[in-house]
Amino acid sequence: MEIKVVKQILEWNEDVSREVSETLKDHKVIMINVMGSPGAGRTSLIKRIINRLSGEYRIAVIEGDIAGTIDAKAIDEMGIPVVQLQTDGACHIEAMSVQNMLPMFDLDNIDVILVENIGNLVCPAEFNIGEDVRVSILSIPEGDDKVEKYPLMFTLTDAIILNKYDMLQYFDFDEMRVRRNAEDINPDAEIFAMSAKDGNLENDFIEWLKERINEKIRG
Ligand SMILES: Nc1nc2c(ncn2[C@@H]2O[C@H](COP(=O)(O)OP(=O)(O)OP(=O)(O)O)[C@@H](O)[C@H]2O)c(=O)[nH]1
Ligand SMILES: [Mg+2]
Ligand SMILES: [Zn+2]
Repeated sequence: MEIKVVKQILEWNEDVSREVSETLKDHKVIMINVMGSPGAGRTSLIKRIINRLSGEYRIAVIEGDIAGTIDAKAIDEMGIPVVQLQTDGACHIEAMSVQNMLPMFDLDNIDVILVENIGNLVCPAEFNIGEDVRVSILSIPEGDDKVEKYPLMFTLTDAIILNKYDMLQYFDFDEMRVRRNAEDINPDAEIFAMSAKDGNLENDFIEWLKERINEKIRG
């Protein structure tokens, strides 16, 4: 199927994110903002969530990328409604773009919108896009110092996924260091070790996510 593409217009944010949030509330849709470095496993996590939860909830996806439609095509092939946002170089998604994209979805027949933010450990965290839940991925090969070096991404988030956990044995990665650092800056965040690609260790995260979803769409 032809992938719908939207170009990002940069415009300042705060009121717009509130409007997005109101629209989602009116339609009882929960939006989940998935953030992390390039290649950390955002698309893999989104596909995993779809595999696990599309029988229970009506899921749609916003794919953010600087260019191209690779990730959106992968989601489209799963039969999930998806719109590709192309930021033309910008390194994060802004609320204005989400607001422009919402009319492209049938919000009355959607429960969950998963947003794949731009691959970047820095500024996506600075921009509220009207989301209900933030998930920040740190994959094992990136190193165990990333919470200290990129604190905002792991401070302003609800869940930290230690992805590619199957790679732990190949890297000098001190999991306790990461957990301690995360606890220091964000004691409320849940931390889940996982292999998103193959679906190992995902159950706790899926249960946690279902609680958030149910609170919003049934509450
Ligand atoms: N070993 C291992 N590989 C993984 C895991 N999750 C993702 N990968 C691989 O890591 C690479 C990047 O995964 P993606 O899901 O495309 O990551 P992304 O964050 O969406 O990447 P971009 O959108 O390209 O920035 C792919 O080759 C995946 O197969 C995992 O849990 N374990
Ligand atoms: Mg991706
Ligand atoms: Zn940016």
